[in-house]
Amino acid sequence: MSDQIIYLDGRYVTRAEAKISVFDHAVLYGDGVFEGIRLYGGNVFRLEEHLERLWDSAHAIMLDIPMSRQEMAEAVCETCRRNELKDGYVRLVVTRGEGDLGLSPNLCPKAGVFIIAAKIRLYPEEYYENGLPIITAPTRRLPPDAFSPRIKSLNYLNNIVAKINAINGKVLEALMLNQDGFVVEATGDNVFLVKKGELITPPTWLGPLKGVTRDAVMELAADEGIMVREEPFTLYEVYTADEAFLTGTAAEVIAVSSVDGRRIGDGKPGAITRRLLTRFREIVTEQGVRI
Ligand code: PXG
Repeated sequence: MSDQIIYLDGRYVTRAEAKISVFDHAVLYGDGVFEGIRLYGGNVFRLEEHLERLWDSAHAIMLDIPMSRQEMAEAVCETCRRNELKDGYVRLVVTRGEGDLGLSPNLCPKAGVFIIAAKIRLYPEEYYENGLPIITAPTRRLPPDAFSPRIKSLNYLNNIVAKINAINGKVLEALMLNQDGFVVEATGDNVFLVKKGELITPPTWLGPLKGVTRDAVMELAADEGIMVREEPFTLYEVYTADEAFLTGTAAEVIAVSSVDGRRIGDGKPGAITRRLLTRFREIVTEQGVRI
């Protein structure tokens, strides 16, 4: 997309002009936060929730976002409009800004903001029909007392190394465990199990990102009269689940067909997973902020 328009620090610029400094601490130290948001039929899905998480992430690392939430919401919509995008993906990034070398954020007087609106490639459709084989990554999820994985920061190397493990294992996704062997999430998705008609997902205190899609699926399940339990579980519960699926802005709801070579259920997307995916694809067109 050579004629793509990017929001950059209050201006709308071409892709070629959309450059940030090598002295931005986002580049030097991964110092910053981001959001990934979806646009469906001209509606931004759960924009308020994404902005709330962005502001919470920024607050946790003492990063002042140099605009109001209302201005940010407007910039997201305007970036979509300028790109004539109706269905796509919005990447919202707040960087610590430009500053001299050194870890101190005080070296950076003003945070940077950029917004990219683009198309996103989901997993190939065949995986939504047949389920996704995944593995467990040997890489443990960062413990919340080292750096809270609930902060959606520009430091994604913990997840990227796990993704490399997945790719090396010839699959597209990997589960990440915490130091006690409890399942936390996948590299860029939350995880759910179905057991005896109930949903189970790791509680947020264990460290998974509080996914916007996770929240939406929990609401949908409640509407459908499906009980949802937020409880820690191990790989044994995963291997013996009736169904398993992942949720995320990019992935939506995708069934897991096997984990570490163990077939999940009958190895095909289960009835509850399929129902939740159908309902999810309905609500994304019904809800959202009109650009
Ligand atoms: N866990 C992690 C670690 C994530 O990064 C999720 C769960 C799901 O959260 P949401 O709010 O999306 O339901 C994420 C989300 C990308 C990309 O560009 C990454 C995410 C979302 C969208 C795009 O790789 N991560």
